[in-house]
This record gives sequence, C-alpha cells and structure tokens, in this order.
Amino acid sequence: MNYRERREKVYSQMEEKSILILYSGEALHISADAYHHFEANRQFFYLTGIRRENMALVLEKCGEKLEETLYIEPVDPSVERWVGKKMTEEEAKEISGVEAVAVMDSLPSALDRIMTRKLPKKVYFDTYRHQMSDLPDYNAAKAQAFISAYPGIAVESIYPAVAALRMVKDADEVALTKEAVKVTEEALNHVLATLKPGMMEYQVQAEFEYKVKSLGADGMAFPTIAGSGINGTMLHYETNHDVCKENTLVLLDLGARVKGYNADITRTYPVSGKFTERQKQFYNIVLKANRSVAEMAKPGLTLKELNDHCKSVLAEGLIGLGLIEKEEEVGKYYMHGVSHHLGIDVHDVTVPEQAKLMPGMIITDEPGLYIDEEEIGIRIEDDLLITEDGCEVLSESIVRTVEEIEAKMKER
Ligand SMILES: [Mn+2]
Repeated sequence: MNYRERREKVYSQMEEKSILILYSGEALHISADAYHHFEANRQFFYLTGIRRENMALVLEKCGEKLEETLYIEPVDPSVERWVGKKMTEEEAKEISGVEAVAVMDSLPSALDRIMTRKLPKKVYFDTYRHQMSDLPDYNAAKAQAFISAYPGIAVESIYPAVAALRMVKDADEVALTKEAVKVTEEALNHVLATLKPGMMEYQVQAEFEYKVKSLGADGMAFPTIAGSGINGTMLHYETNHDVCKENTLVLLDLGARVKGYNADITRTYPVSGKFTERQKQFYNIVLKANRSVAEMAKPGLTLKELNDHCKSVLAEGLIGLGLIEKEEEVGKYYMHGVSHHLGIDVHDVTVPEQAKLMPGMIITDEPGLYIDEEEIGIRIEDDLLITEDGCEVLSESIVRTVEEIEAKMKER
C-alpha cells in the first residue's frame, strides 16, 4: 500500500510551521505480567501500515522541506527471547516507506530540538474520544503531557483529517476487505455444514471461529454474535450460551479480520435445515429490503436515505402480514440503522462533511426484523463497495435466499 501517499495528503492539510506526533500506543495492563490484546492506534496504522506497540510517527512541516521520522523500539535480544522478534529498522522502512527511522528513546530530545530550533506554531495529535466519558487514550494523554512540557503551544487533533481520508478506500484496502469477506464466506459455509438442533450457540460460534483461524486470518472483526430463537432479537447478544432448539432460527452476526481489514456479515439460518412457513414470511421481507438497499446504493445518497427506503420496504411487508397498520409503526420491529461505514474499524470513521456516499466507500446493508412475541429475530447483512454508478456487493456469493440456504444444509 502507498502509505507515503497517505502521509502526503495529511501534510497538505497541516498548517505551515506545524508538526504531527502520532503514537501507536501500548497494550493495557490486566494483572501481574498479563496484558490486553494490543490494537495499534488506527491513524498510526493507516499512515504507516504498522500495528506494533511503542512506536511514533513524527511529521514536520516547518520549512520548505517536509520531514518524517518513524520511532521504533530498539532491538534487544534479551527481551526478544521472551516476547518474540521486534521490528527491525529495515522492516519498518520497508513497510512504511519512511526513510528516517530512529529509536523511541531519542524521541523526547528530538521533540525538544524541533520545539526550540524550528519553532512550530502548532502541534497535531490524535485526541479523538468516542464518548466524553471514555478515559483519554494513549495519544490524548501524550498530548496533555506535551502541553504541560511546552505551555502555550497550540494543539489540534489530526483525527478529522485522517478520518476523512479513511472513509474512501483505495484499491489495496478494497482487496483486503474482499479477502476478509471471502474467509467469512468459507467459515459460514462450514457453519451451514455443521449446524443442527441441540448445538449450543457457543458451539456454532466455535465452528465459525475455528474455520476463520485455520484460514490464517488475524481473527474476528468483533465478538461473534450467535443468537437462536428469542436471543436473535437482542441486537448485540454476545452471551452465546443457549441451546439452538429445533425449528428455531439462529442469527449469526460475525466477520473475519484480515491484515487489519474487516468483514461484517449477518446471516440467519434455520437450525433444523428448513424454514417454517411463518419464518419464511418474515425472512423474505428482510431479504427484499436487503436487496432493495443494494440496488439503490450509489454516490450522492446518504445513509439516512438508504435507511428511510429500507424502512418503507420493511413496513410494506409488515402491513401485508397485518402486524402493523401504518409505516410509522415499523420501529416496533426494526430499531437500528441499515448501514454504517466499514474499514479498519468495524463501525468505521465518519465525518459530517462526507455524509454523501462517494465511490470507494464501503458500507454495510443490514435490515432486520425482531418479532419478540414470536421469538423470531432475522437480520441479513452484506458489505457494499460504492462504485461510480452504484455498488458492488462484496459478499454477493455468501448464500442468502431461503432456497439456497435450505439446499446447502440438505446437501451435507
Ligand atoms: Mn454491521
């Protein structure tokens, strides 16, 4: 991937006489010598291609010449014996395309030199917080410390600029998303071949995740949702501890992650291999909405317009079955949006300035119906790449019609 090109786009948005300091972060401590799974700061990953701990990227725009330096951990054989190989200077250069690589220990003095000699007027950090109640993350904490060390310096978040870039995927990103979808498809086919009444939801989850792992993916894009019967009506059910009973549906919202890129797919399968007539009625309404959104999606539309359309299709179906009388009542059975952006975050970044779809954006298409009183929860989710004049359904070949699903479960 061309990370240098991405950094150049960020440079072009930075003010004259400014620098950017972006840390990859460090794993959160659990207890004793155990740490949480590490996830690199997404902006750092997007601009360097590296997902390692304890690194920093510094971009300087303080003269005619743009300067960039990547700070990495020093190679220490005695540490490597325990935790595995660190990235070498050559590898860091090779992946990121940054020519100047230095060790993290030299970062404070380097920053001091820049601040006292080049006199930047502004420093950019990534200070994004998802919710005000969240603790400041690694980069935001570093920004605070920096302000204390250099009082009076203007600090601004680079997040909105990088988020805007991340919304439009380049060819490499599309290719990786396709790989993640492909792995998800194979793992779902494995689920179709093994699903049967009496299985625990966590066993269905395990069949999916076993296949994803054995195909060499990074792992799951997010915690797998496997909800059978009434559990399928809970939107973010992650307990997965119930038995999949005969003649119920199991809703599977899941995805593989490949090299940092995610699939986000939902399929709803009949545990016994055949839909009941009633389940089929609801299923085909959701399917119609799913297909209809994919037909409609194109540049210039907003996610809200797609969702309004989705609601009208679902409402029409529910009115036909006599469950509701007016379109406004659809919220009783469908309570989320039909779409979100998908990328290196599953619920990927959005900026208000780019509310309208553009070619290269990847979004989900996920209508659902949740009929508590009949213990039926159905969602069908595909991933769409917006093209010049419409969209490409990246998950087109993952079976989704009643006939296809029943046929696949029968042939096993
Ligand atoms: Mn989704």
